[in-house]
Amino acid sequence: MTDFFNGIPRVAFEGPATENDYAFRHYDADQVVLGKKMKDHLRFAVAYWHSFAWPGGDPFGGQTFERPWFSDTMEAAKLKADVAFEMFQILGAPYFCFHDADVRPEGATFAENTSRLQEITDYFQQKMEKTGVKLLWGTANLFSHRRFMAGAATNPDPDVYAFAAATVKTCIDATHQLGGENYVLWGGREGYETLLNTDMKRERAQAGRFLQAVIDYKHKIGFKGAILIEPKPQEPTKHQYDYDVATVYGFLKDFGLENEVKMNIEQGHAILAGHSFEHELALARDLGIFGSIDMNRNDYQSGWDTDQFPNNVGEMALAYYEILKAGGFTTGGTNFDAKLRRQSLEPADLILAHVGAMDCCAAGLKAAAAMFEDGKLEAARADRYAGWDTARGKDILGADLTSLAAKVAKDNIAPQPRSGRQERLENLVNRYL
Ligand code: XUL
Ligand code: CO
Repeated sequence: MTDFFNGIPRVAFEGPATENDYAFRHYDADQVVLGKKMKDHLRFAVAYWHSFAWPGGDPFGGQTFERPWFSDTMEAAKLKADVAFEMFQILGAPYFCFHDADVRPEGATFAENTSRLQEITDYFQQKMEKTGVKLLWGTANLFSHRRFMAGAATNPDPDVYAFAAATVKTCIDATHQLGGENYVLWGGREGYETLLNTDMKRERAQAGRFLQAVIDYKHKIGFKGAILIEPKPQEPTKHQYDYDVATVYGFLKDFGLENEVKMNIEQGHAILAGHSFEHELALARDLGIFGSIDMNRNDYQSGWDTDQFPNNVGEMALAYYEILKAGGFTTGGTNFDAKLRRQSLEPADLILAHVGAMDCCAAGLKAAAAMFEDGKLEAARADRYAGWDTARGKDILGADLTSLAAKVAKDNIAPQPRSGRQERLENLVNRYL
C-alpha cells in the first residue's frame, strides 16, 4: 500500500439520504435495472492519463499538481501504477484505460519505449489478477511527442507513419496481453493547421491505409476486442479528419471498414463538433457503429475541450437513453475522460470527482431506464411517423416523381401541418429526472 490516499475509505452505496462524502447516493453496483446490474450497464472506467499523468497545466501556466511519481523513472511509473490500482479499488471501478505514454517514461528509442511498455504491461497484469480490475481499452499516444507534431498516419514524412504504426502494434499487443475489451484510435494530430501546406487527399488515403493495417493486425493476432475510433472536430489541430460520427462513417465506407470499426463517442467532442452527445450516440447506433463512451463535459462558454467531470444528470439521462435504445454496451463502457480543475490539489479531489461522476451516471441511467420502460417518449415518436407505416405511406416512398406528381394532382393532396409537441416532450422527460 502507498500512503497517497491515506485516510480515504472504500466508497460504498449508502443511498440519497447519506451525509457521507465518500458514499454513493445512486450508484448501487448490484442493483438490477431493466434486468441487468447497474455495474454491467455502466461499466465504469478510470482514464489513467487525466488522473495520474496530467500535471495540472493550462496554456498560461504549468504544473500545479505535486505527485510523488512525477519523474521519468520506471520506479516512478510503478508507484503511479500502485496508486492507480488503489484508486480503482477505493472507487470499486471495474475498468481502466491507458495510453502507452501515460504508463511508461519516454525512451530514447522505439526499442526502449517497447521494453518499458512491456515491463509495465507485466506489472499491470499482476495487479489486474490480484484486484480483478480489467482493461476497457488501451491506446497509443500519437500526439504528445514532437515527432508527431504534423500527424502520425497522416504525416508528410513516411518515417513518422512507420514509427506510429510500430507504436500502435506495441499498444495493441499490450492491450491484447491484458485482455483489453477494445482498442481506441484517437487521431489528435490527424488533421491540419493550415491547408496551405496540406495535401488532404494524400493524408486521408494514408489514414485509411493505416486503419486497414490495424484491422489486419488485430485479426492476425486474434485480438477479439473492438477497434474504436474516437471522433473530434479540432483541438489540438485546427481541423481533424475524424470530425464527428457522420464524417467517420463516410471515411469507413470509403475504405471498406464500416463492419470492422465502431465509435468511442466523447461528450465534450460532440459539443465541439456542434452536436449534442445524444445526437452522436443516436447516429452511431442508427448506423450500427456504436461502441463506447468517454463521459465528461465541456464548459459551454469557453469553447475548449475542458474535459470536466460530468454532473448534468438531465443530459446524461438523454445519453444513456440512446445507449439503452442501442441495446446497451457490449464491449464498450463509460470511461471518465475527465480531469480535475488545476486548483483541485488534494488526493481526495481525485476520489470525490469520480464518486460524483459515477453517481450522476447512475442517476442518469435510472432516469433513462424509467423513460425506456414507460415507453411514452417512443410512443409519441412512433405516432409522429405513423403515416409511414400505412400502405399509403409505403406506396409513396416507393413511387417515382412522375407518379407522385400524378397522385398529388389526382387526389388533390394538401398536407396539413401537425404540432411537433416539443415542449410537451421536454416536460415528459423532466418527469423522469
Ligand atoms: C482527447 C481525448 C483522448 C482520447 C484517447 O481529447 O479524448 O484522451 O480519449 O486518446
Ligand atoms: Co476521449
